[in-house]
Parts: sequence; structure tokens; C-alpha cells
Amino acid sequence: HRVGPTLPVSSELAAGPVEPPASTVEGFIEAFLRELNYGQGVLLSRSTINDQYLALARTVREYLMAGWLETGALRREGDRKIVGYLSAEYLLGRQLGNALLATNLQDIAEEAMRRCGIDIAALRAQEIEPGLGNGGLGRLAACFVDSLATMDVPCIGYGIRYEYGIFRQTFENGRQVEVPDSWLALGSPWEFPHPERQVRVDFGGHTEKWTDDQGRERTRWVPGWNVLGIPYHHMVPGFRNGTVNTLRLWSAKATQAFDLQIFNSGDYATAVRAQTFAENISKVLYPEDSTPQGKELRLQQQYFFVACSLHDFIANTLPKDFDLRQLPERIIFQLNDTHPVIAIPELMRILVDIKGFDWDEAWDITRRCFAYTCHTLLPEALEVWSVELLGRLLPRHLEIIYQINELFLEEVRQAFPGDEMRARRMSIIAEHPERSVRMAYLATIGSAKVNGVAELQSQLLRDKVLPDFSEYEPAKFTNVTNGVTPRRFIYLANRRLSNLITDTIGSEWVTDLDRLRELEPYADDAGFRAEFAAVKQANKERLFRLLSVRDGLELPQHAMLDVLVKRLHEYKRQTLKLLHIVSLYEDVISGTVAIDQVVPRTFIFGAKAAPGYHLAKEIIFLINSVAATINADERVKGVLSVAFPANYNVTLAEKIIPAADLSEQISLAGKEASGTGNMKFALNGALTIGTDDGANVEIRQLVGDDNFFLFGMTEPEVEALHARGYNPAEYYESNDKLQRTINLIASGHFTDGDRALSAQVVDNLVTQDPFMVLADFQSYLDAQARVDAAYRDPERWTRSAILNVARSGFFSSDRSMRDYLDRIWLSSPVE
Ligand code: B1N
Repeated sequence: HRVGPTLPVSSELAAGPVEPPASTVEGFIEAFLRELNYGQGVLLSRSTINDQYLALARTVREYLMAGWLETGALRREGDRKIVGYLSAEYLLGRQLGNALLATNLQDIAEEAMRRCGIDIAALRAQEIEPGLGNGGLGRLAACFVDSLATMDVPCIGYGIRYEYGIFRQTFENGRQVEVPDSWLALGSPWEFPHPERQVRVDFGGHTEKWTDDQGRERTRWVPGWNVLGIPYHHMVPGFRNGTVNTLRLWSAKATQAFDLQIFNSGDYATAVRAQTFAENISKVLYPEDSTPQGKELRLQQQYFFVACSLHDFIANTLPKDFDLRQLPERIIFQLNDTHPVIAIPELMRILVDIKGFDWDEAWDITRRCFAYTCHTLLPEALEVWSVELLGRLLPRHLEIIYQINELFLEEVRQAFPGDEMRARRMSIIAEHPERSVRMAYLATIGSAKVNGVAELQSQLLRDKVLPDFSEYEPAKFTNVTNGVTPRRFIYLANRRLSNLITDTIGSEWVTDLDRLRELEPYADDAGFRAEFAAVKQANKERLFRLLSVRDGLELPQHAMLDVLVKRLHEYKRQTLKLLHIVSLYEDVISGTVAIDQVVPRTFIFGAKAAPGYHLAKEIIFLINSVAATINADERVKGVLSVAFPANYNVTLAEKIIPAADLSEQISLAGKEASGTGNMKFALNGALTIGTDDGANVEIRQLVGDDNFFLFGMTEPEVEALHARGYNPAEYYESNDKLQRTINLIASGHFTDGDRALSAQVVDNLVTQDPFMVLADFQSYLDAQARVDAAYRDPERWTRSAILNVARSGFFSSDRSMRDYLDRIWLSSPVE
């Protein structure tokens, strides 16, 4: 079971400091102490937890090193097509546990640490997760690179090494306060900087025409300023297969030009400010999930990492004499939403301006090198860049975009003579409210394939977001439903369930998740159900211990755990959950329902709001206010509890999800592109209460209606209601329970009598309610009543939970990767 594959580079590879076949506890201790003494420079007796964590991390990564070097050599020497995953976000989560899992060193490392007098759990807890993403989109990228390594598919993940990832959320008096995330502060043992492989990236300036020696008119870009990109490499280990792919994250550094200014200008302070300006590019992750702000620095980030990545691939990864006409046979750049779409004009610039290709040939190559994934349905989430900004920052790219547009619209006019409206609709350039570039259109025109991330969204993408384009090139459009990695989200996060599954059906499921089907018959086995329920209970107790230490929360041990964790956004409707909680509470305190008739529930929220999203922050405050009031009210003590632990992130998700009984997936139909939390919950044996939205649709189809609590309007019903004219006040007026619920909130009951503190959320619901919370309220309550009834029958509930696990194997990101390979990466491009 050696970790490395067969050694093509063995002649170059020194004997490992830890020989994997000799992976023994003694060997591990020796390697660990060597790292501690000679790497970290401390004696065990003097070492801090951080010293020990760093030494352990460096020990584990040594076991991956041979595989990494070999995988790299194989990729460079071979001629297999490589996936270049271009993503502005990677929400990786902690690395230590995953590296131990990939190398199968968990038990050895634990025992080795024990013999050194160290609790490995404390070292795990020392790691600050790299939070280089906002939510689902960034986590998806991390799951995808995990699956590609596990499937031994050549992949380089390209992204940005933000110095500060997603902010750390704290609460002060119930209000969100953002703290910078200094994830690098204590040292980061998982990254390998390569300053010698720096890449120069240009910005600004102007363009010029010139004539080459063949008499052809050419254009060159005369940039105004530049920065350097320094690559930091991360290992992406496959699951015990010896493959270790690479994640290459770029960090911005000022160039010599800035240093020279320091000497020449005499204005030292200005020159240093200029340097800071350059290095700002990779300073911080923009914390907006789904709503781009159109900020100049963000466009700089996008071009910065894309320019570095294309250069890196063409100049450093391909052989020196590579014929670029063959580029589409060697690379497919997958565009993770529109954030990296400036790569399309960048490749055109490289081919035409630098390599001297004719436009048509360059365009033919370019279109076959890119594929575009759209992750949204919200119109406000579609990125546009003002022509003014783009022209100032990237003048040559703007010219190229205009040229692409002109030629494309010529084609459209030929295909639809006289249909000028259509040509205008399909133009990459929007004229209103200001002249700007529609990045989703550029992505669609410049890619071989376009995909959505769940069946419903892919259909709506074709019908509503890009209808003219799907009519024009129907074969270009496809779907790949999202998935999640079973390694992190089952094996690592839920060891108890993993052991139960492996004891029952063997261990193949870890890399072949459809095998979970074999659990189906055990749903009817009372003994298995008891073991399954015991796993769930143990996971709850583990979570409660954590929340007690981490957040000072004391929660009842035996209530239904009802969980809503995801970014705070109106369309995700955290307020609908809040209305449900308040209605249950109101039933009790008004004497409508006796307390012993209430199914005990503990509600868990986890959500970060974008710092500038005012209403989202008001909703957070209201959730905290309701939580404080309900938790302090003796009338519902032990029956209704609300917990909102701060700073929901991957690490906390790994503890919460395995403990959940009920998964809340309650977005307004037609708004959530896919969701991926929904899949993680189902795979960990939670039942879903959800709308017909995103991947919920597919979850319900697979697990069956009996094992899923469906509620709410369908997408066509939502559309119809919009068309009729939605008036939330009608629902408020006509539904007594809704009225009492909202009135209790509006009365100031949860805000120390201060009505103003809940007014913004309440007014918005009653007068605007853009995501139709009130329209779905009754249906949601009815479904929650069905949840209660089901939960009252523990055998029935556990049976459903087991069937959720057994039937959710489809949602492995390994399956997503197979679909990308079949439908996009290895399929012949559309004509
Ligand atoms: O991408 C996830 C989906 O499962 C979610 O449904 C979807 O909301 C999410 C701009 C986004 N879409 N768009 C973003 C993130 C950051 C940003 O700056 C947009 N995130 C999603 C994975 O497919």
C-alpha cells in the first residue's frame, strides 16, 4: 500500500525521509521529531502547540512528496489533456485531516503523537482553515480538485492566494462584526512559494498599430504599469492512489519598476504607496456572494490571476516547441462562473498580438480551449464591467472584445436577416444604464460548452438567462449537476457513519459512492437502524460539546436538530425559518398549544452576511434576538432552543452536518442554482425540508417523496404570481397565524420592547417581500407539521434517513467530474 505510484523519476528522487512502505509508528515519530528539532528548531519539551502542529503537518506532507513529484513529471512528459480549472475562489477547509486521510496515516499519526504525549485533536484544532472563498462556489472548486486527483485526471487548479480570506464573523450585541482573517499568521505549512517562477502582469497604458515584416497590420499593447505574480503551490492528494495534483495560487508583488521609482522620484513615500497599491491586488477576498460590486480592484484580481495562469501554462507547462494550434488537444480551461472570463480575450491577445496568428485561426483555437459554468439565475449576479473601466485597465482586451462582438453579431445577422432586435439583445456590449461588457455573453460566445449546475437551473439558463444563445447554438448547452467529495464530507466529517457503512458494505463506497445503494435493504433491519440512530446521537453530542466550549451554548441532548446553514441572502429565506420558529413559540406562550404537544427542536443557524448587505445584517440581528429571547424563556425551556454559532465555515460544517436531523433548503423556487449543502446533509442522513429548487429537485427524485418534505410554489407558479402582481400584505391580512407571528416580532417582544429594532425586516416582508416568504409561509408550516409527525415515529424517521444516505451516491463530486469529462472536457467541440 505504498503511497507513491511507480517511479518514472526514481533516478532523480532521493531516498525519502520517511519511506512509505515502512510507515510505522516508530518511523513516524522519528520523522516528526526531526521536523520539530531540525525544521522548527525546538525541543519537544519546549515546543508550543503551534510548533507541534507545524512539525506534524510537515511530516505528513513528506509522505505525499514523492507522489507529487512523480505526478508532476508524468503530466509534463505525457500528452494527456489537462484540465485548467480557473476559479477566483477555493474554499479548501483544513488540510491536516485530509492529508492524513489521503495517506492513510490517521492511526499511525495519532498513536505517534500519543507516545510523544501530544493530543492530536489539539493539533488539528490549531489549524486555521484557508477560507479563500465565500460559499458554495468556492467549496465546489475544492471538491472538484479533490475528485480529479482521486480519479487521476490531470488538473491544475489556478486561483488567487488572498492574504486575507473570508472574514471571521463575530457577534457584538447580536450584530455581525467582521474581523480580518489572518490565516497565514502562524505559518502555513501546506504551501510552497516559488518566487523564482514569477510572472509579469501588465495593466493600463494604450495600444499602437504597427506593420510586421510580412506587411501585416498588427497591434501592440503599451502598458502603463505592471505587477508580478508569485505562484504558491499546494498539493491536491488523491485518495490513497499516489496521485498528487497541484493547486497554483498567485500572489501579487510590486515589480522592479516600483523599486526604481523609489530611487528616482525622490518621493519615497509616494513610491512605497505605489508598491502597496500593487500588492493590494491579492490582499483580500471580496466577501460578496452572488452580487458583484463592479469594483476596479476586483477586475484587477480577475485579470491578474488569469494572465498569470495562461502564461504559466503556455510558457512553463507545455514543452518549449509546442505547436499552439494543438492547444485545444492539451488543455481545457474551465471557467468557474464569469470571474475568470477575461481569459478569453487574453488568449486571443497572446495568439494574435504575440504569437502572430491570424484572427480567425486564433479564434478557432480559443473557442475550443474554454468551457463556461454559470452558477446563478439572479440577474443582479451576472457580472458586467463598464467599458470605461475595462478600457482604462485593459485597453487591448477591450478592443479584442469589440472585435469578437462585431464578428459575432455579423454571424447572427446572417443567420437572422432583418432581426436587428435580436442582434442588439445578443451584443456583448450593453448600452444601458451605462456602456458595459456582459461577461456571461462573452463567456458563452468564447466557449465550446456552457453548463449550469443542476437540471432545473440548466433548463432555466437556456430558457430565461441565455435564450437567444441557446436558440443559436443549442448543442453548446449542457448540464452537470454539482457534487461534493465523500472523502471530506463523509469519511473525515463523519467517522462513525463511515465505519458503520464500511462494516456493512465494505469500503469501496469512498471512491464509488453509488455503492451506498447496497445499504438500502438495511433500512428495514431494526438492528442496523439502532446502530445508525446511535451514530446520529453520538454526532449530536460531539457537536454540543464543541458548541459548549466554542460558543458557551448549552443545548438539550435529545431534541430534533433542525439546521439552516448557508450564506445569508434574502433569496435563501432565513426569515421563513425564523417565522416558523416564532410561530411555534407564539403557539406556546399564547396558550394555543400545550408545551407537551410540541416536538422538541433545536434550531441551528449558521450564516455570514456580506459586510455591505444591510438588510442581511438586520436579519442576523433579528435571529440572534429571537434566539436570546426563546433560550431565556422558561415556558419553552428544553423544548425550543435556537443556536446561532458565529463564523460558520467549512470546519464548523464538518461538525454540524453529521449531527443534523433536518436539512433546511428553503430558497424561493428558481433562485438557488443548485446548492451543495443540501447534498452533504442527505449523505449524512438528514431528511430535507425543501422547495422545488436547484438540486433539491434531483435529491427528491432520488430519495423518493416519502423521504423528503416538499413545500412551496414551483418556479412556474412563482413566475405566474409575479405576473399577476405579488402583494405580501394580502397573505398577512388573510392568515391569522402569520399575522400573530409577525405581530409578535413587530411588537418588540424579541428586542427588549424596541419595535424599531425589528422594523426593517418586518416592513420589508409585509410591503416588498421580493422572495415571497409570506406566499410560502402556510405551505412551509404544513410541511413542518408533517416533519413533526414523522419524527414522532423514530423507526420510520431512521428508515428514511438511511434511505437518504443509500440513494444519494449520485451527489459525489466524482460523478460530477465524470460528467464534465464526458459532456465537456473530452467531447468534441461544437461546430
Ligand atoms: O454556486 C454554488 C451553487 O450551489 C449555489 O446555488 C450558487 O448560489 C453558488 C459571485 C458567486 N453562484 N454564484 C456565486 C460567488 C461569489 C461571487 O463573488 C457569485 N456563488 C454561487 C455552486 O455551484
